[in-house]
Amino acid sequence: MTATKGLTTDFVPIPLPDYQEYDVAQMRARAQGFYDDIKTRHTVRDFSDRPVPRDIIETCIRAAGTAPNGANHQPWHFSVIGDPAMKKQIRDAAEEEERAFYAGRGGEEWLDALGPLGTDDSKPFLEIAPWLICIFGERKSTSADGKLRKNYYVPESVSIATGFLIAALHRAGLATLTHTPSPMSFLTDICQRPAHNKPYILLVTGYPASDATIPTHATEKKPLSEIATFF
Ligand code: IYR
Repeated sequence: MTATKGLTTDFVPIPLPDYQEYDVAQMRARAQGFYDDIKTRHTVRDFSDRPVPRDIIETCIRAAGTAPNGANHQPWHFSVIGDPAMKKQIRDAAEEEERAFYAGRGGEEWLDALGPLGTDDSKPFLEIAPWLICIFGERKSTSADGKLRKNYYVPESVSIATGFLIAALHRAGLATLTHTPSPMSFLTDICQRPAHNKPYILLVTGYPASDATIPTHATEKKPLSEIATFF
């Protein structure tokens, strides 16, 4: 037990077998294996309406909930929408924002950048895909003693958790789309979240449609030499 300014801190050894050391050959093979799997993930915009069991989504969200985050306040909330009426409500609100965005609100440079992706204001996947996961960052959250306390590094924490979630869904065999209608504050109301919850991403997930395509542009990944510098 360590005492810091009147606060007590407990420590336990890393629970076994949570940390596992591998020999260098195994490390290399495992690193390569993860890369080989994650590089097969593609953002999909054409979804099938085939149902996906809820427990699979629950397990993937549990995985997201293990992400590193500010002060371990776990400043996130996942609103999971399978209800068709709510999906329609979200589609209607998102398309209203997107119509304004694509009609000019995005600005010429942004709209030009989206050209190679071929996106537009029509978002049928918001009704077709079996699950929409609205990911909120909680600027404040209730602690064990019932008090509302401030959270830290909320965007960073939520982004890392979202990365975990996308990887978990991919590993389960599900496709995702990180959809970001702008502005997306309508999601706080529709998902009945408190005002201190800010929506970050609407993650659409399910099976890809059998004839789903992806833009060629999205398959072009920068080489390591462009994304990393070693000193
Ligand atoms: N939110 C819009 C526009 C959009 C913006 C970016 I940056 C993208 O990578 C893709 C789309 C839409 O969803 O269409």
